[in-house]
Amino acid sequence: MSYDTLFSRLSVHGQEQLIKFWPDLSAKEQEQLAREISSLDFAEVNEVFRRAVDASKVIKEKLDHDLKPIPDSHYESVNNLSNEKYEEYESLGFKEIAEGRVGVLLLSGGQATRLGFGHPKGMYDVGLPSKKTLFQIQAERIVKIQQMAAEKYGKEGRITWYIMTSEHTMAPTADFFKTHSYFGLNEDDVVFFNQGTLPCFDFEGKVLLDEKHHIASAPDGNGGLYKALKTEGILEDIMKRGVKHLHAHSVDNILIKVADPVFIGYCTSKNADCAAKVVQKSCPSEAVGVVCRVNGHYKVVEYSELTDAAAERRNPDGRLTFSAGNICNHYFSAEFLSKICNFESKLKLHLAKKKIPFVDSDGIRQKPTEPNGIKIEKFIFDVFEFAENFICLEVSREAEFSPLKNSDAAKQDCPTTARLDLLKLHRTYIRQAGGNITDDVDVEISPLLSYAGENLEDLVKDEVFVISPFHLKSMSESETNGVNGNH
Ligand code: UD2
Repeated sequence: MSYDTLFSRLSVHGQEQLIKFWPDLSAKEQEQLAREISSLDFAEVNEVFRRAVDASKVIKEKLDHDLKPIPDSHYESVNNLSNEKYEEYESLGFKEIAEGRVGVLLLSGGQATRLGFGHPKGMYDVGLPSKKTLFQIQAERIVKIQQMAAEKYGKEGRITWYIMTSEHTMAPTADFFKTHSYFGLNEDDVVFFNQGTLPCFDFEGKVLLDEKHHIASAPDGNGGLYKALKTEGILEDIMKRGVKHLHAHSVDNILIKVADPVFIGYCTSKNADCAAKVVQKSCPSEAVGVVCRVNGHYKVVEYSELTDAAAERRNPDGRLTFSAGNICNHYFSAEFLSKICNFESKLKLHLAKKKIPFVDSDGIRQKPTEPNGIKIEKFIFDVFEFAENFICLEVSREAEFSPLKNSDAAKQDCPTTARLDLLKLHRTYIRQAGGNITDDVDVEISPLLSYAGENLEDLVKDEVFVISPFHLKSMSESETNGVNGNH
């Protein structure tokens, strides 16, 4: 494509800066830049910027006025469920798993910039005795839950694990799984797919160059899921395999109960099309979004969008009125996903000011130390408002939520807190099964042995744990690797 053609194409949309360095480029570089430019519809690109800027002008007070908590009829807390109810939900969930109707959507396309790890976040090892990575822990939970469902219903339903990556994380993620033989899962049941990207802008809406021949772009947010499900053929695969329930969650929560039968069963029993697991906010200022209703629609309102007055409001029983903290842990029926994917282009766009490396007007690549531009993202939870039967399940933070976001320097949501939270939960499991363990002893329980504390009595009852750190393994692991065998 010639300079003149590109210029006329870009200039009508005010984006001709993208070919400012055209004469400096080699033929190959010109070809790359022309290809990137051709792949974008600049009327749409400008419209995306305009919509994101408009959406960012939220008037907090106005929002407060329209805000309501989730009604009790759409909200249950695991801790308040009777044993019968818990078992009813769990059995229903296991049945769906045994029938092969459950899939998992892992959101793994983020760039993990806060953690400062040069690889996909799922490959991170937080320093557990086993040295297992987040991917391995999650894979083994899937292996175990499939086994448990098969034991209960005598039918080996397989869970399909859909892993969303982005252009940066696809190759290393796929290689990692291959090198580790899919951690005991069938290769056919692990499906990788790429989310899309959006260009990065300066504050005036001009698309930035990352290099003279390369447009700056970033993954389109975890809400890019819906577009990718359609364009990458995943929705079709879901239908083909007869998957009816999808558990979608972030890659970074070390305590994630992957394909949790209780959550699946709860949603099945309530005939929900969309749901969220939530934890109670620890304090009014905790920086998590809250699940609530705005003008009758279910939404996640970011902490930055809440006034202090709304964040601090309490019910007569002392509980925060807006306490349903979002943990990026969601349920979707396959039917809902296929409906949503048809109007995903209407999803809200979120704008974030970021430090984006760019080529300046003199052609020099700069790595800014202050935010210099805008990244635009879609959020996975922005489809809640389109649900016909949205429900929430409150779970305990200690048992289900400890995200890995930052490096240890931040001292929260970091490798150390993730490791300690998992080991603390495992001490609780050991005590519940009748074992004796003091708080200074670290015992990690393999997911292949126990998914959530079950199946431990024979091994730990009346045992006193003194060796620390220690990895309590399943029989199969002990056979293949003698180190740190069973207690
Ligand atoms: C997410 C939630 C927030 C809260 C918090 C709890 C969203 C939009 N926000 O915030 O409400 O629940 O988690 O931990 O869900 N990802 C992609 N592609 C992308 C961007 C992100 O796959 O383009 C994945 C990412 O790899 C991670 C998950 O989405 O697994 C959450 O992303 P994040 O860590 O950027 O989200 P955060 O912490 O801002």
